[in-house]
Amino acid sequence: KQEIFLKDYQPPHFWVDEISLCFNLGEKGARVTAETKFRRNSKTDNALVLDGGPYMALESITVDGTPLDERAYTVSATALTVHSVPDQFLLKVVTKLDPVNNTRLEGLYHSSGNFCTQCEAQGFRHITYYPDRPDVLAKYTVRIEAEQSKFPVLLSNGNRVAEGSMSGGYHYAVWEDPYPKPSYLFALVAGDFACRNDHFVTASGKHVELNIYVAPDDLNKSDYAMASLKRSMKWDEEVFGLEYDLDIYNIVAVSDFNMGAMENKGLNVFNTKYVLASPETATDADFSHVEGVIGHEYFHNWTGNRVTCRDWFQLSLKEGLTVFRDQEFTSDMASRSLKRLDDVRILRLLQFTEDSGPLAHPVRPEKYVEINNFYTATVYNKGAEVIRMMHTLMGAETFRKGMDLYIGRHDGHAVTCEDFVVAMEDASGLDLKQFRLWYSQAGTPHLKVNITCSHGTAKLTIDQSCKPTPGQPDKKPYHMPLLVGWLDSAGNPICPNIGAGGKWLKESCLLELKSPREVFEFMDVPEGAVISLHRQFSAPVKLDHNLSDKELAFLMAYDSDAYARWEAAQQLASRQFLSEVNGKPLIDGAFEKAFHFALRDEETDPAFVAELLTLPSEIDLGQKMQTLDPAGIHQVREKLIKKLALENKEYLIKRYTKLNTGVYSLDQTSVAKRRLKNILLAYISVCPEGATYVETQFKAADNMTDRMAALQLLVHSDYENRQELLNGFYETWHSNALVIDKWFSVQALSKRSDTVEMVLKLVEHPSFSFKNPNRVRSLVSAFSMLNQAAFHISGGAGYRFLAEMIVKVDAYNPQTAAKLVAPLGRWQRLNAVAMRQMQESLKWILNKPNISDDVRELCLKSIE
Ligand code: B3K
Ligand code: ZN
Repeated sequence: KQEIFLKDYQPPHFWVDEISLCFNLGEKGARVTAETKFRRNSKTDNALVLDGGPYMALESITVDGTPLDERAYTVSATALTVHSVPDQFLLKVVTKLDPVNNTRLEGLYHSSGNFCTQCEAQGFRHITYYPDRPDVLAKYTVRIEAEQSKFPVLLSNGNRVAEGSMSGGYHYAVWEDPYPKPSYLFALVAGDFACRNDHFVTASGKHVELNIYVAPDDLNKSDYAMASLKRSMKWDEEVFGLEYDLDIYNIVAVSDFNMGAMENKGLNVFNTKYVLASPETATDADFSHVEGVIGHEYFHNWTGNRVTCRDWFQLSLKEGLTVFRDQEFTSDMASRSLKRLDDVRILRLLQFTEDSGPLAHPVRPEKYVEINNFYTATVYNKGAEVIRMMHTLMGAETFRKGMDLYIGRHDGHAVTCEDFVVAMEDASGLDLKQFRLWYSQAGTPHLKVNITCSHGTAKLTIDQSCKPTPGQPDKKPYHMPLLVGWLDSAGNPICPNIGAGGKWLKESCLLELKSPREVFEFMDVPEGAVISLHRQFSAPVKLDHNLSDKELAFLMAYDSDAYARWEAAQQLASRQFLSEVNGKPLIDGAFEKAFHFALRDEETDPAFVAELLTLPSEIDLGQKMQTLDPAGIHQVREKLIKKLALENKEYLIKRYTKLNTGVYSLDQTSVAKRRLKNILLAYISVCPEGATYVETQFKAADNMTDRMAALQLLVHSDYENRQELLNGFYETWHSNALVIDKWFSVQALSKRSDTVEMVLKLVEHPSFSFKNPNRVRSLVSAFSMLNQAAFHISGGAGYRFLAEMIVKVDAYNPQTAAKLVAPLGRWQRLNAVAMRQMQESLKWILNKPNISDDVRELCLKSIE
């Protein structure tokens, strides 16, 4: 497959005004009749070239009612070319598909007895021949015909305009979507579902019918999704003035899905993971993800659907912006500061790793082989950070003006990231010329901050740099906001004078960085004051500074900015680790004192205390090392956990016992208490009496958060009852797929030294499946992406396992297989032996016959 370049973009030769589709669905196959009205977009006499995949059969083709002679067109594995067509015409194409055997889960497929579609990015070309590109917007009319008893529910985009019965036990429904859309937003569902029905009245008084379709047994787990949908609709009206635009909003949950969910116009298709939730089966984190993803897909209705992308290089136009919007939504619904910590953690875990390895690419990539490989943490999460920086630079009010301008200008059109930035510039008057580098340069910038103080003047010298990434050896300096603050010696916020170049916004001062070196001066800084840097994580960068342990401990105790306070704790802990990993003995460091203090803090939100007490993960610590030593990190981290636990045992047990009361509730306060309680339990679990506490909680738990927390600790342990309780959990929940996914994950995440053997056995377990993406991810991704020590176990068994899984999954589902590749490309900082083993695993995959383009593209890049 060929590389496609952004610089080669050309508008389409033909527009489509309308398309009318008829689906006749049966388990033996589906017949699709597409009638498309084309209109030439240029004075040229170009042939009509339509995209079309290799998995469908062309049954017939006519132009304006006349069947085409065989010499009038050519069909290849990727396209249908009609050599000569008029300037305007109606093309009728009939294709035959095989949805039951479609394990790729792209295009039209069958899952748990139901039909559904997934078209983004290029799945529509597996349904019919069509200009399958986002800049061709058309009005869709869709007729669905299927057996009434098996497929009582027939859905597509827009509004239902007709339905009725047909002969032979069939029935039909006709759907019309009044809003022109690209083919990637097309969707169809036919099946047997239970429906949770509700409604929403928009700000302007419009009545919208809301439906969530799930498997009949799951209806009682769909109420949280519905409530989340209504909250999303209200929030988008209040914060962005954006109302829903159709009379009906449908969500369908399916259990075989390549990603989280899909924002098809008026008919979202969701992975069950992001719809179904009840206290018995879902953790507090699961509930929050349901709300976030429901919001995300809903917000796409404006940022993605009404204003869409010109081409796939602009993917972050809709994804970065929509992630930013869902982050803001969650911040407003729950705790803004905790949400920020979650988002920073995810960014560092997924995006910083991506940006420092062979798969690094800009937020707006310049080329791709397989576009599905670009639905990455860079496009999504770094893309959201780029939007957030504009928000920080101009402030919420101006940002809102920019959004209004963007939507007003581009509603109904397919546009570019550049169009978004121009709207923001026009609304704010800011010059974002240099800021645009965030879209075109890959890599994580590095800030080095040096603070010196003399006679009440604090001087900040900030150097920025960015390492080379593939194809980009030299980087230009970025324009970014850096929020900083000051605390006086008692820990109170102060706002010392800043000369030119800084602006106080309440308690934080906005500094704009543009040059490789910037110097700022604060005047009249009182004796003993401490600076708080990178507040709110105002730019997606790595930041080093010359603050002392004592200053970090002070910030950890008093900083009013949650991110900076938490980061101080993380840095303090990291310093202690790294000195030990590098061979220096574990001294009674400042972190232990700070830990002692934080543990006894009963004023601060318990959820935030839990964050302060959570040590940096092994992966976080690994990112701070020149040469990565997974085993060493693991060992030292466990040692420190044990030390902290034993030193504080009595207080840990006391506070745990106090928190472990009260009835289950999903309100913020209860969620926060559970979070802290389960962190405390993790420390208690390594003490001699740990087994009793963990087993008691596991058995007594009336909710999945507490049960899973205990189960994870059991799985790490060598408690006597370990295997018995793990088996019991399986027996209890074996019929609930999402819970069994967790059962696979906890084992993949085990800290024990026999984890690789355990994981190898789990692949043979009757409940494991290579065909179900959730199951694959729950075992394989959890192991290879999150369990650093086990994946890198010496001997290379972890790498060989992953390679084998990639090849097995690829035979069914290339998109899901490709998502597993990245960890094999992270060999750069490992020792020579491990490095060679990883590269051999990549070669082994590349030497397999029939490997997909998806997997090949990533393996080739990873090996370089
Ligand atoms: N837009 C979809 C992702 C499609 C992925 C295609 N490989 C979900 C989302 O971001 O909302
Ligand atoms: Zn999205």
